[in-house]
Amino acid sequence: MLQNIIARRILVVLALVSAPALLAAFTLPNSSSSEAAHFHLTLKRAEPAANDTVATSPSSIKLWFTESVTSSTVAVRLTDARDAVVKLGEVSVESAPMSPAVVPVPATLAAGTYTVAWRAMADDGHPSNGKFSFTVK
Ligand SMILES: [Cu+2]
Repeated sequence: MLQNIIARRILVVLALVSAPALLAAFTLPNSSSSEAAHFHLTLKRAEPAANDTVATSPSSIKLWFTESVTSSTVAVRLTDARDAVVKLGEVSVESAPMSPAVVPVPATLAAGTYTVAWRAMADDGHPSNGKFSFTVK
């Protein structure tokens, strides 16, 4: 009985919503991700920030994500303008919720543009990745 009422309501809703709007509602989330159900972990902010120009070589790279991460679920790669990999220290994350992933940069970076590529795994096990650049003046 209840199911019948729900089914009838769904039919009414379907009839009210125009076909193009319905199509958009179902296809838009899928266009950017294979899953439409939820937003995945992503980078919230960083130090140095994306597209930032810093006056001195940073001693570390800090990454704040939209979910809590641990040192074992984050990987960071730094490359210079010629795509050469710059050696980094071990990723560390303090235990407080939403703490940033901190990656030491042992070398003094020469002037130039660098790219930070990150990979992180969300609590639900789904991997995310991204990259951004910053410049050392
Ligand atoms: Cu997920």
